Amino acid sequence: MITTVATTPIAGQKPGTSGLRKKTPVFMSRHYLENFVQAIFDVVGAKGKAFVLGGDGRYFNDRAAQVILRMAAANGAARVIVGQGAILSTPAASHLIRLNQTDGGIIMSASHNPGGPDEDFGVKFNMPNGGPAPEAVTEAMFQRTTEITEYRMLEAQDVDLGRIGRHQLGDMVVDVVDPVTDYAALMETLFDFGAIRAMFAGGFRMRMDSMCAVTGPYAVEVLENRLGAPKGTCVNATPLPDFGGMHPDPNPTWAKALMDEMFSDAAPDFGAASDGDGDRNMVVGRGIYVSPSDSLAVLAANAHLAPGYAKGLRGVARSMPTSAAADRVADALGIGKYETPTGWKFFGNLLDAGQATICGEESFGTGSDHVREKDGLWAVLLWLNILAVRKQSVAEILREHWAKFGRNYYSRHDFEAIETARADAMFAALRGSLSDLPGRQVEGMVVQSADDFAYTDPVDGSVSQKQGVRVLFQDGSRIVYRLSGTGTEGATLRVYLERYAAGPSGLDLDAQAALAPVIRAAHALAGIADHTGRTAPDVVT
Ligand code: VG1
Ligand code: CO
Repeated sequence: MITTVATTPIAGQKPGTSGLRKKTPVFMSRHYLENFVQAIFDVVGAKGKAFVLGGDGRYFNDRAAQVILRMAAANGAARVIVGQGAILSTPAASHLIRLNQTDGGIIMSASHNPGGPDEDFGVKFNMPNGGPAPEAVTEAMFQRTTEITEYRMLEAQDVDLGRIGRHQLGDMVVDVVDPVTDYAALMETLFDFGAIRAMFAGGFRMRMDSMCAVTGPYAVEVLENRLGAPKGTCVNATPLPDFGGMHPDPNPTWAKALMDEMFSDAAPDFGAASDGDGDRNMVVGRGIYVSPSDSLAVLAANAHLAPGYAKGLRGVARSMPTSAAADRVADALGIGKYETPTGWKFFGNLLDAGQATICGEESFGTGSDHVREKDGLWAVLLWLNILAVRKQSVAEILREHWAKFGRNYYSRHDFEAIETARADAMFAALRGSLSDLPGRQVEGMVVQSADDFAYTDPVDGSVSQKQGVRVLFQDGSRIVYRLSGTGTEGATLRVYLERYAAGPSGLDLDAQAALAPVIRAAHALAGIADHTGRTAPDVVT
């Protein structure tokens, strides 16, 4: 029986950088999830369509899945493919959408945000190409939430999502699938599993920290079961509703246990961590941290060593705040390079058009045209493939890379939970000062140009304004300021810092030390302390 439930608009259901994210109690409040899901179906249409559904397993994931299934059935969907237990990593969901040629998918995740009854929850819609909905679509969904008057709900019992196989929900088919199988098969087509297996058999050791989030089962199946890494290679590998209290954001601050291990005497050859929904990765060598911007550049320069990329790359795309290290590789390879706003949705058109093969963001996201999301385990496997072929350490590979291309020293400083009004005032002042900045001297550097990044999509011509304030210096150094679009508490200021060293000397400095003048300039130019009351960042990556 299908019921139509009267509702009223709820303020603030505006998707950010990656879907709608709110505190879990907000998502669990009356009509909240239902309004947003109905807005999705109103915009994309559900009648006769097929979707993929899954999430990162955080608190409320299982209940939300049942609600979304009943609403999909009530809106006339023909079929939903669900990961067993309502679990799917974001890249696995993207793959299932593409593999089954569905009309899109709904992913339940707040990604790198903590999970639990008092933490964060999120929902996002991915398109038939497997990628996050572009701005025009999320904007239409938001508009719909402001005028919604009713939603449709099937009255039915829960679907047994623990049982793999075909289920019926009203007139709709629900296919519960193993979340890992198809994804693991895709990885086998891209990488030289034989070479990686031989490397593990030869004594190579790694630690894969899934941070009690969704990547655990994928990592165990691929690394331990298929590639023969010793049992125990994967730690924190059981997804938990509260991520075991961990903050599943794979960076040096939140994946500190992994960092400590990799810098200890007992360090294995290679370390990696992944985030809540499995699309991010951090990579660490024995005694050396790989910044995500450098990781993107190294992967681009060496991707041809993996079978899936043996024919070479069409182009490399990076988000604007990501360092220019990947650009140098693209130039050397004579392939296209692209600079997009922050958020994976901006890579979709470039990937679909075959203009970019590998994409990356400074926020620990790397991926390729195999899916339309960033993919944490994919990046780990590409690193392993490269290590297996080159038979060098991570440190050796990085040092050779810097010697060849020079080094883009890079860091991001985050100032979290700032009062929104103060953050807005800081940006208003900063934007107001942009025309006065060129020529100004600060910390021994001279400002060359300053602007607010705007992006015109080269494929569909759509324009995205105000994507971050950037200040470029004559010596090639750069500062970028942005406000986060994924947080759920106040404002998070992100300050991105970059400085280029051509070498051959000065390639082996500590990044924070190398960037010290740029960091001081960033504080001075924006008046961070005056506006926000903060003198030091909460997170440094
Ligand atoms: C952050 C990152 C961005 C990433 C986004 C989603 O966005 O900066 O690069 O694409 O998170 O990642 P923001 O607006 O907070 O800076 V995930 O792994 O949370 O889906
Ligand atoms: Co994520």
